[in-house]
Amino acid sequence: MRKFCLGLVFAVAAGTAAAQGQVNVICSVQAEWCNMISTVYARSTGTRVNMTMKGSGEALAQLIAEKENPKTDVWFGGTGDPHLQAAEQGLTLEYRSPSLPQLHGWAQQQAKQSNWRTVGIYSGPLGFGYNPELLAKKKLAVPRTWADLLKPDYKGEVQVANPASSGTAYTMIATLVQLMGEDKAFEYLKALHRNIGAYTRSGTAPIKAVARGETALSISFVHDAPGEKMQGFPVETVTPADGTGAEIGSMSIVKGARNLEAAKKFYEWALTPPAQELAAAAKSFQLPSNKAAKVDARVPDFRKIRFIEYDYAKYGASAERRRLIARWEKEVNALPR
Ligand code: S7P
Repeated sequence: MRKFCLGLVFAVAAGTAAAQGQVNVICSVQAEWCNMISTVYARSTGTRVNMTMKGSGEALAQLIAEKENPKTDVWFGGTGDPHLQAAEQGLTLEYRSPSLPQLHGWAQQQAKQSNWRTVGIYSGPLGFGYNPELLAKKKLAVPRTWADLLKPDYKGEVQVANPASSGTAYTMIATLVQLMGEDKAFEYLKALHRNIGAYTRSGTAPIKAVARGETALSISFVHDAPGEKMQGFPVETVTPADGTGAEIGSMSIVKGARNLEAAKKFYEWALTPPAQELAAAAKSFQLPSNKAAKVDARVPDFRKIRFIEYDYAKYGASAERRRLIARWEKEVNALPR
């Protein structure tokens, strides 16, 4: 059925293609989703999509580096905090999409608090990934709360990304600070450091390592697990019973974009239900921001998760992000493990 639907998307797309210039996109979601949108969009519009894949932290670094001479037109996906920082630093363009009313409140709120320089395209909860086979082999229990992750039994078994390069890991720090208060959160991070086997560069690497049995546990977005499971890997997720945060995956048009009209057309297309439904077709299971987009059964059920009131404006501010990451480098990452 999935093959048939995809075939239909490509067939319809191919029928309407005509040469329509190009658009340069940094794509911060999983490679299969990036490739899917690039192929479908190019075939349906005739526009060449020049796509570079980078995690959210690295994408922001690239936009900063390109500031005087932007080579990117659209930044698609990635955690919302760096998109807000890009907005604050004047790296992205103010643009009010006519489609905004079709989006969930959280996606519109993301646009509003950036002064219309970004928009929410999906959301997803932070949680723990685990390899049930490895846990059983090592006679370890599934962690259910943030406190559980500190158990000495898990020494060397937890992977999370490095917050200096990863929006996912920064979401973890911001979540813990909001959940526990800042000093307690840093005490927690220091204790967690003892159980960390590796800090990865990218936020999606830890769940892949769990799925492949390289480590038992990860701190990850839980929507990244079903795609691994569909490839036959043993991986499950849980969201902490004491509360967690969620990302608002975002999209922005770069200020000074060389292909501005093409950028706006791509941006509008990416907000439509058919474009957003391509995520699940590419084994990505975030919650789409368009209210009319179909929600795949494998998308985490937000009603069953205990969320904190995440302050996206505060923790998306550049100064706050820099300060928290610097504190993490000094007080946590500098410690021996
Ligand atoms: O597509 C999976 C996903 O988890 O990756 C995005 C993001 O690029 C992760 O970037 P970092 O490497 O900077 O953590 C998330 O927005 C998305 O849900």
